[in-house]
Amino acid sequence: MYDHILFDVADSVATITLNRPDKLNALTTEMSRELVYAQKQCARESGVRCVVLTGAGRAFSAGQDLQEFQMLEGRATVGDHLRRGYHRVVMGFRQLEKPVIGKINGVAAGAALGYALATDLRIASDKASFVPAFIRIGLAPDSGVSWFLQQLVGPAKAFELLATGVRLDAQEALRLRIINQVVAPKDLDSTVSELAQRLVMGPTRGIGLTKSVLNKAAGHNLADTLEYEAQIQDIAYSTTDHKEDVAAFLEKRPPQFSGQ
Ligand code: T3D
Repeated sequence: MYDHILFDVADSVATITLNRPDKLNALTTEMSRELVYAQKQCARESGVRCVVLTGAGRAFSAGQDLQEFQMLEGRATVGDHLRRGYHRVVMGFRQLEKPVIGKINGVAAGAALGYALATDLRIASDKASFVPAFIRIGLAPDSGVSWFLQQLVGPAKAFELLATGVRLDAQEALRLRIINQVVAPKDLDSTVSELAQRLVMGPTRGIGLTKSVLNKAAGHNLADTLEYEAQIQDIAYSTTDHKEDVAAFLEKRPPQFSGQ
């Protein structure tokens, strides 16, 4: 079913691997289609309680496959290509009401930087790097990179990064709060796996609703956000996990979350 990605579920964690290692996992139209399909699978399956996005081989992804990009000329506008592929993938990760960890194993460039930034938590190997490559080929940012970067580092730094296309190493990305943690390459799998298991053991619906509130708050004023929080809290209050957590607290025992 999947040619350009790998999809695997184990211990309630779905791992999506961008899988064109001989092309630094450069992104294709087919890969976007498969990513959207995998996201729907993650949303649908109650047994999936955390998602990990990573790349095969030495790269996370080099962004749009530039060979494919050349072939697109005359077939679709670039805007339509973005709308049909990249926008759906980025929104898919943001709207998935389950935690998504970016396991950044190597370089993340161009639109793939957008994919990395669309995850909820980013753990990078110290071999990883971050390249807002658009300007290097004379393009403006897309795939949400302008929005995410501005939120993370502020407008002046975002402009500097996007206008120069500078390659950031993992330590600098951590300093700028673009990522959550940097680890030695040998520790990347175990660090992400431990974090994923911690999230899997948590109240998955509450975590998903938290993500939803943060998404909303990013684009709204305080009054609108307060109202949205109140609506979301009604939903969170009705979950089995909320009731279990309160009961466990009162009974002085650890909670057992079902994710419902
Ligand atoms: O509608 C739309 O689709 C528009 C959307 C655009 C969104 C974008 O993503 S625009 C940005 C596209 N990406 C780039 O411009 C990045 C180009 N690549 C690089 O700048 C560098 O390769 C990297 C910084 C990512 C990594 O550098 P390095 O030194 O680690 O590797 P390398 O030696 O440059 O590349 C290794 C191979 O991968 C090489 O092929 P070869 O010589 O071994 O046969 C290189 O050509 C290939 N490669 C790297 N990036 C791409 C690629 N092939 C196709 N597409 C790529 N993006």
